[in-house]
Amino acid sequence: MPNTLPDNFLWGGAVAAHQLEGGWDQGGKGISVVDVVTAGAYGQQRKITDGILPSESYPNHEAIDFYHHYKDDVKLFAEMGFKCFRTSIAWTRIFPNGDEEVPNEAGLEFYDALFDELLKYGIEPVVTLSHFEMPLHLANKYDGWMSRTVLDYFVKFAMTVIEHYQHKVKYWMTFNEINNQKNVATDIFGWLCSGVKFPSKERPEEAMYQAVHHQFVAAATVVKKAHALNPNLLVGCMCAMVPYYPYSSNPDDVMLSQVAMRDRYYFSDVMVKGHYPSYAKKEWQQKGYNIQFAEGDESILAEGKADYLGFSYYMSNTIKADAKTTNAGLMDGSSEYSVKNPYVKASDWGWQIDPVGLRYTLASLWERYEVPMFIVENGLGALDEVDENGYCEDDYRINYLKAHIEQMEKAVSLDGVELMGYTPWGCIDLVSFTTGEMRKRYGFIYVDKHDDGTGTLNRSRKKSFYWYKNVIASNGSKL
Ligand code: P53
Repeated sequence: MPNTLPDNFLWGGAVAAHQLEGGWDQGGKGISVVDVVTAGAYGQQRKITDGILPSESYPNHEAIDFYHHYKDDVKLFAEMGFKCFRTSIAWTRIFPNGDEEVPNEAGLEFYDALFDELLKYGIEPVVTLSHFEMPLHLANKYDGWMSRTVLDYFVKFAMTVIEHYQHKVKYWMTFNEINNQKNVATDIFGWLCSGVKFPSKERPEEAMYQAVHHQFVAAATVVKKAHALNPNLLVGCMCAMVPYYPYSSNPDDVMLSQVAMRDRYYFSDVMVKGHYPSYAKKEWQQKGYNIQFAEGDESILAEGKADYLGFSYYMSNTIKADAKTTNAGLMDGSSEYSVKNPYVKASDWGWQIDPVGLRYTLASLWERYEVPMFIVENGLGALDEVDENGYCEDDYRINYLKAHIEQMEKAVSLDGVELMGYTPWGCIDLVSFTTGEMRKRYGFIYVDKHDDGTGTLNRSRKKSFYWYKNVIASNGSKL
């Protein structure tokens, strides 16, 4: 296929501060909501503890210690030819408790040094403002995003860093996978997205819509303020896009999968279109929900539309109308009507691998919104085995990524989608979000760190490292 990706296509990799930095209590950093989340495993939920307990293990505290290794790691990204690197700024490095008057200088210095290091190699930083790591203090004192006060603290944090780094960082994103918290069957999503435990609320879903409303207003406020500060800045939103397919051509399956897709679209609809979709208002009415809006909220949403739609894509999911299950608490994008898709295989963690679903997602989003898109996460979490040199023959990872890039290129060349870039998740091995494991690896770079906390933290190149380097060098034509 002829290569149709633009010359300035942003190839790179993606991570989140809490999943790789470590240094959880260094440089004046405060405690974040994820600092009290323990290790879990496939099928075993991570626990949220009341403060930090000496008897528990918290994998994010050290993670892969990027905090001290970032110079060497960035050098490896540069060797692969990265054009961009997506990470987040840990809110607690800048405002340790979230409600301080002035930012923590040591925190600002850390990201200045990191961004300088990236720019030294011509790598554009792409920065998520909130990636599951808000200050614990704001969660405990204000019930997280249930409170409008937190909205103000977030805008203060966001504008502090946007103003400070505006000449180093052009690409910003507000809330990582803001739609994960739509799943209110388990604490973890609401806790990490919003600092709220929705299952213990009287009406969990209503509480979730309220917290999310505050985030929508915060996101729009930040878009507006960032543009006023510096018109060169682009501020996008970020959603987890797990498409729901109808299990069959039974009209009930087709209809239910369309309605289920609103679990995803609800969020991008508000942030990209700048207003609530009519199905949202109908749902609130029908369920008797009363979502509080402050005066002016609707115009803020309309004036602060996201500049681009960033999304993660790992898998698809399939819906069957007569198959009510107890899947709703699962970590794989399932709804209570999800069944296995007989046409696709799943990863070792049960995520259903579906490259065509990426083209389907890109085309659907493009037709719905017609805004530039950015695939800011994609990849395969797998068990890796390394030889004595730390080398790993990860052909399964190469095959996964290759198949997805092929579909991405079709979406550009055949469907005409406007795509800014592609940043595979966990370009260097890091702590899994859903399980807290190290063994669920995504990286091109292996990190010698294990679930029991042992390991030298040495970095080594996997086979996929050399493969991805060629992909970037050929702008996606040599897969
Ligand atoms: P881990 C579901 C569907 C798509 C993305 O996850 C998801 C999820 C989890 O609910 O989350 C993203 O590490 C998230 C990252 C995370 C990545 O998926 O459990 O943005 O922080 O690490 C992969 O394999």
